[in-house]
Amino acid sequence: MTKLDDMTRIAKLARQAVMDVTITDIHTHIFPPNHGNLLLWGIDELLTFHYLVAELFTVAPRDLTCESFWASPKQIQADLVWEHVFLRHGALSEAARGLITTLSGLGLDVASRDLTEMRNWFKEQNIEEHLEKVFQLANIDYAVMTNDPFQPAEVEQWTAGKGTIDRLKTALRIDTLILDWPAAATTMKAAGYDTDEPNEASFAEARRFLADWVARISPMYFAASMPPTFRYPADDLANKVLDQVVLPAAREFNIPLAQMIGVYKGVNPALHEGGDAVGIADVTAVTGLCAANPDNKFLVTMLSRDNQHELCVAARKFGNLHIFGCWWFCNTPSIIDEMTRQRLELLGATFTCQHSDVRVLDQLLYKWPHSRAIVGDILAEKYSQLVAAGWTPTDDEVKRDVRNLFGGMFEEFLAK
Ligand code: FIX
Ligand code: ZN
Repeated sequence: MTKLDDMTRIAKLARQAVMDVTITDIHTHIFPPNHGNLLLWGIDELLTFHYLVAELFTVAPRDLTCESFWASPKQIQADLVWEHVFLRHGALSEAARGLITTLSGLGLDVASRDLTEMRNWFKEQNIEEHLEKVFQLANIDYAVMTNDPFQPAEVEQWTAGKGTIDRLKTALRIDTLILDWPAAATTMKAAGYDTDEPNEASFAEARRFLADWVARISPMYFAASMPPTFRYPADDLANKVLDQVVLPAAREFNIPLAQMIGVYKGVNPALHEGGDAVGIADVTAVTGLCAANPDNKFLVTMLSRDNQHELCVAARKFGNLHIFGCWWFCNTPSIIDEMTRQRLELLGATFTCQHSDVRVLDQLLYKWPHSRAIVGDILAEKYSQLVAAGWTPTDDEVKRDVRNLFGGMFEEFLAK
């Protein structure tokens, strides 16, 4: 076999390994089917996904206001998105093409453009069976949820003993604790914790609150999204809560803190969840956290494309830092391609290349196929270059590396 043959063979193998790998989806907004109506699924939830609502209001006629939109029934909202985004302006955006990929992935005749037909199909599905089918089609072993102890609608499910299912693991979401102490203290006090002013006694009670939630839901990690202005170290309350509550609890239970940095919340509140935007953050907050807390582990993703290269370099400096995903506004083919190349070139196959962040269950059937195609092409090229340089990995080594990129390194990092 000539070297060129070997390069061609390894490229084909790499693409196939990415197509075939079972993925661990480390950050999503899925909920167990028995947690009331928290789990979003089906055509109308897909059409009113906040990415598409934002895209609707980039083209909506003046007389279609956010207020009138939100006052309409969900099906009317979905019809409006279908009409204005898809029928009148096409489906070229990643979120719009994603809807098409999703519906095709479910075997629906999306080319018919018959919303009624597609609605009737979803109406016939049983959600427990549908969730299992979606996970099998997407080839995902499990997904990590976002479980917020400061959201009453979520808390009541856990206190009612609902639990979770094997396909869905937990993560404890604590933005409120870090960024809005007054609201957090009020919620914790109502739940029986003696929290008030941000002082030592209250912080001890907040650690007890976290310990009780760790016992209740066994989170894989603590998580929080942070604004671009987040700094560490800094003389502010967020730093105090991190240093005296969150990081000690994370060390006690040996679970990472996931920081998702760079979101400006509610720049246009009229869009509801679609109203958030991105800002360039300061990567020295990440290096500061990792350096000052060597016994803590940090999972980090950043929202601005401008922060990605520095974050890659930071990941080379700290063994307690694991970077993941092409988050939100970075979850587009052009940026996924750039970030994945950059990360492979600086880190090898030692990061988590993607997470889906799905809010609607069925979106797993576009988020992952779209990313598999991009990462598969990049790895084909990178392995060919490696063979050209004189190193031919075995088939199992290629499959090992691919699994590492799609969840293996996440699990290895958690086990450290
Ligand atoms: O903070 C987060 O978990 C973000 O991912 C979400 O708030 C965001 O709305 C989203 O779903 C992005 O994909
Ligand atoms: Zn998210």
